[in-house]
Amino acid sequence: MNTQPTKRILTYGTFDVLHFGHMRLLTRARKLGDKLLVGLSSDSFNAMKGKQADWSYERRREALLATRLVDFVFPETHWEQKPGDIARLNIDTFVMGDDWQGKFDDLSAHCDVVYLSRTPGISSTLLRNAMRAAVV
Ligand code: C2G
Repeated sequence: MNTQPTKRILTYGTFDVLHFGHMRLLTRARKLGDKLLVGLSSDSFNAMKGKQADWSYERRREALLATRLVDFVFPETHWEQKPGDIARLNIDTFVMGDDWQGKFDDLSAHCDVVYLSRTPGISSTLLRNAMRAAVV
């Protein structure tokens, strides 16, 4: 019988036009524990981040769950929700790509904080622009 406690990993993002860079982040994050939970940026929060996702919240959520790497997806609606999420969801480790290096160190008061290398050469913006160009 497995007596090890379940290690719960948390990350956040827009995850628009889900791509290889996101998959590598999610795969490495998932390997840090037993459950991976994702705070998925709502459309209104994306606007606050200055982002306009091509895919709706529901499509982005569906794509994340289809990877089978993610156990639970919930809305990210404001910057300040992370400490409450960590407590409410009983999180052991918070993970972000290292384009955010240092930005969330304050969360180390609540759980482990891990930054993973960002995958170069691919982004939702690149893919969005390529798709829009192809449509023309
Ligand atoms: N990512 C990556 N490699 C890429 C692109 C993205 O590793 N080529 C990672 C980012 O570092 C991030 C995650 O994938 O950890 C999600 O990226 P975005 O959807 O761009 O999320 P972002 O806008 O950075 O939102 O409160 C935190 C924010 O919601 C993060």
